[in-house]
Amino acid sequence: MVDYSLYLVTGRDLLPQGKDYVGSLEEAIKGGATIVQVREKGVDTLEFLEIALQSKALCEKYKVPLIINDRIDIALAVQADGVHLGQTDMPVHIARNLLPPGTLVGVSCNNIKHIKKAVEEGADYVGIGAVWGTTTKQLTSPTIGVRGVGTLLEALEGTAVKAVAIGGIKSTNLLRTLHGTVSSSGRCLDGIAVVSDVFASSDPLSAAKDLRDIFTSFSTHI
Ligand code: TZP
Ligand code: MG
Repeated sequence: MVDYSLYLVTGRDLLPQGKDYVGSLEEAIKGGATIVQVREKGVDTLEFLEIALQSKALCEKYKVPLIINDRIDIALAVQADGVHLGQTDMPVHIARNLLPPGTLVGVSCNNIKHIKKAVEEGADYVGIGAVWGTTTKQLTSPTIGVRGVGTLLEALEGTAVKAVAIGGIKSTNLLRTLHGTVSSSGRCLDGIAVVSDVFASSDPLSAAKDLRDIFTSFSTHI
């Protein structure tokens, strides 16, 4: 069973002075990241491959699944555990055909049409958002808020598709995010996806630990 609780998405460009990517990633995993997505924009293939290989070595060491954003070729090259696809990336069913059986496939969704399609196509999980405002990514559609996430979670009722929320999630708004996103039928998030709250931190271990602790206490009390 994949643990989506603290789904860490990488953000190398957000590292504060004095922090390096591998060091911060290792601290974040030690702090409690349960799954890691390598998300790289504007780098060439060789650089992406090198970052993916460094990440793979750490993920293997700590037995945490590694997901590659968008690039199926890189996922294959590093034998990643999964890929994460945006709405304009490779369609899920084609990605599945290209990847070894059992590879996780996740899709970004911000409306009900996206969710229905992801379910039909057999995605393993969806990333729902952006829930709150963020400066990490230039958003192409409005934030959907906690109620918006809850509505989309409702549409996953009766499916095996897991769900994480993304966008502006911090330890300071996490409890609000988790309570606010519970659907009217009681479906909760399986995890939260975070970039800046961990990668922009000078103490990624504590940042990840805070998020994980809040998520765990919510999950065990709800
Ligand atoms: N997709 C929707 S919002 C987002 C992505 C990749 C960025 C989230 O970053 P942060 O720093 O956790 O707000
Ligand atoms: Mg993409």
